[in-house]
Amino acid sequence: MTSPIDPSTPALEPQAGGGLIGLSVVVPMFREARRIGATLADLVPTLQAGPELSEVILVDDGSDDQTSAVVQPWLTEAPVGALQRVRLIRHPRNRGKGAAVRTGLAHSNGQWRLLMDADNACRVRELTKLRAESARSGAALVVGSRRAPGALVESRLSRRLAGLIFRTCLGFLGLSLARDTQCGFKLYSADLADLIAGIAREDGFAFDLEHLLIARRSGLGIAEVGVRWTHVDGGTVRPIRDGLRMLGRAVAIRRRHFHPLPSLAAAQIEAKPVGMAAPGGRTKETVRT
Ligand SMILES: Nc1nc2c(ncn2[C@@H]2O[C@H](COP(=O)(O)OP(=O)(O)OP(=O)(O)O)[C@@H](O)[C@H]2O)c(=O)[nH]1
Ligand SMILES: [Mg+2]
Repeated sequence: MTSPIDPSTPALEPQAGGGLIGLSVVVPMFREARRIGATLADLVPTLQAGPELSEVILVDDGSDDQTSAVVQPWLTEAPVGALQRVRLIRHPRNRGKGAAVRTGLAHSNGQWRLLMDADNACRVRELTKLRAESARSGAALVVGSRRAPGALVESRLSRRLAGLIFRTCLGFLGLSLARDTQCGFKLYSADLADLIAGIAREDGFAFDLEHLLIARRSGLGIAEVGVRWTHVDGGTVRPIRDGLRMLGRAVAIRRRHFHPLPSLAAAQIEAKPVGMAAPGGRTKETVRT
């Protein structure tokens, strides 16, 4: 069944069964028909067997392939083990990874929200390292990293070179916010995720920088943890074109989030209610279960 979301209503009802969702896993998808099935076959049983109540929020960002059809058999509102539900939210048209992540965070109920890429380059089992780090340091944002101690990375030389150039440019811009800002495996506390869903505006691949800057501005704490990461073929990111575009966006993001927020309370006042459109933005989306 498909129903449009009224932008003024909170994203989802409190979870059925009265249990508190400990973890929401948000997966942005664009043209992922060939890769998402294998990812769900790994993710879903792991969460079912997991130690805490969880949910999966899949966001199809206007894919023009069979992405939404491929995930249909996985969608459910019936809890299996610890996994309470798997939901699909669809953007009517492609808005960008940042917009899809914002939608996913805004529609999540978990006390912690894990962002992971649809290609399973970093598997959900790496989450234990991020949770341990958040418990140790108290950080509200724990960044999975391909460059922090403990990282185990299989990737292409061309990608590593593109990453080096990107990081160097970020350094010149004063945006060395983490050793690896772009890894698609990040853990957010609910407070920070709600704040980000309210005030972040970056729709494209540069969204990670904005999330890191908001976390820094709010003083909620950022930590970074090395993860095992394996390149998976079939991605849509074009390193040169998208890298240049992201650097352009980085300048705009830095301008937008230059000043520290005096407190989380002030940050929340700046935040708009969940689901409200960014200036000139689009909010129409549909939820499927
Ligand atoms: N919502 C949205 N997600 C996208 C878009 N492009 C890519 N993604 C998602 O972003 C994640 C990472 O994209 P990939 O295509 O795996 O990127 P990649 O080329 O493998 O690059 P790396 O993973 O950084 O090495 C996946 O979950 C994609 O589905 C887009 O336009 N919109
Ligand atoms: Mg990838």
